[in-house]
Amino acid sequence: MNSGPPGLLAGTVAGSIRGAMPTLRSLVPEDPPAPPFRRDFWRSPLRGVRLTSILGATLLVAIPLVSVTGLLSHVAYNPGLGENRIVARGPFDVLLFDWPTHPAWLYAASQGVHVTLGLAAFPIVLAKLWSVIPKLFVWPPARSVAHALERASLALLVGAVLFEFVTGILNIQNYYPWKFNFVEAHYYGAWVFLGAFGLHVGLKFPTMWAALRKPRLSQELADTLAAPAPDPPTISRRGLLGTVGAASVLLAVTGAGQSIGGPFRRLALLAPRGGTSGDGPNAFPVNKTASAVGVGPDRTGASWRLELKGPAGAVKLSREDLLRLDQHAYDLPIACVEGWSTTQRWSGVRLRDLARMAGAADGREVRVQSLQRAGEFRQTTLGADQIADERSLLALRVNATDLSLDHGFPARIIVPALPGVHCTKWVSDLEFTA
Ligand SMILES: Nc1nc2c(c(=O)[nH]1)N[C@H]1C(S)=C(S)[C@@H](COP(=O)(O)O)O[C@H]1N2
Ligand SMILES: [Mo]
Repeated sequence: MNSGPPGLLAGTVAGSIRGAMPTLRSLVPEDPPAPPFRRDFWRSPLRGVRLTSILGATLLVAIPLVSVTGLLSHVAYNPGLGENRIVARGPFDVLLFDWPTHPAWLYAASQGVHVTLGLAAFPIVLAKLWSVIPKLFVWPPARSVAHALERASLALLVGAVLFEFVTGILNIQNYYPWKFNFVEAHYYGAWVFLGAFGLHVGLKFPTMWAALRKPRLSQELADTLAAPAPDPPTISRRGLLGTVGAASVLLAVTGAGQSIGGPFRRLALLAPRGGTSGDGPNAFPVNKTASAVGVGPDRTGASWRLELKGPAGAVKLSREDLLRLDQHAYDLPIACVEGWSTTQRWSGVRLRDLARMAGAADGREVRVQSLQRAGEFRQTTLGADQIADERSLLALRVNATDLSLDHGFPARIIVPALPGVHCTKWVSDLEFTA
């Protein structure tokens, strides 16, 4: 901060704190104890305010988009309904709104942006962190209380950014080497990150802006990131940016492949759901197979009944009963929170027809339960707009054939723009409230 022109926030906030607080300089020894704490230990000729600013400016575009789409996913789960809520109610829940059903690809697009852009941003994040490593070892560790506070906020920023990217990337690989709930941890981590990120942008924006506008910094801006005794270059700064950019584009293409789906899925080289599973018309990605969650033909065969409940009472319907009701078919995506999506032609009974049968003609909510006994994603609650949409189905068939067991036979939920996780498979109970 000693380097930048006195920007709005940097100048006023830090300045007034610094003015009011005692200096810490006297508390620490003047000489750095070990080489990493000496500025001339860092020798890459590529480091400098300009490199960091270019990387920072790119992240300043990407990160808000990743954040907003991440928070939209929280909205799309409809945490206000039934047991949908995963994270604790927070002050920002006032911003929640009923997640719409139009356009049908809304969640596929927003979650696709979240995951794809998040993947693509990761090499840039790593390069950005590399570019400022010498700052980790500044000496003295804190020049003033204001400086100590700023460094503490950077510890939160770096910790949270790594936590968010690492948990997010492992999650889309379906690898959970931890005990906590991913959604909860990723959501709370996001708020820590956003707080620290906002502060960081406020403090550093003036420096970044100056560095981007004026390629030659020397006079106005001392370059505190440049090595004082640089080694000769082995790659140009442009070469470094090109390499990072290429890594980022590669990840974006493979990520987009799985989120757009269809023929583009072949580009999804790194996706765990890159291939398809199942045969013929049922050959499209399966998240959890029936056997993985202990659903077998014993409970999905001829003895299966749908228990339909509502103000009119309860009825049990066999699959044949359901097939005798009006059938409707729509092309709709399943869009998983992990960023992949697949559009198929689903057919079955409209939820609103079932609502009417249950005596809840303009049903306010429906609680859906699966016959699956253990594990996650066994139930969901849908809202009024989702029940009312004519395309919302209790699907019995896909691509003109019966659902496979892995895709939710005998019946599953398909609702436009609904996160995949709420498209409950192996449905056993529907309970409508008027
Ligand atoms: N009962 C049940 N329904 C479920 C799941 C599950 O594990 N159990 N997984 C959900 C998730 S996370 C997704 S993305 C979709 C995937 O549907 P598919 O496996 O048919 O592609 O099903 C959803 N429905
Ligand atoms: Mo999912």
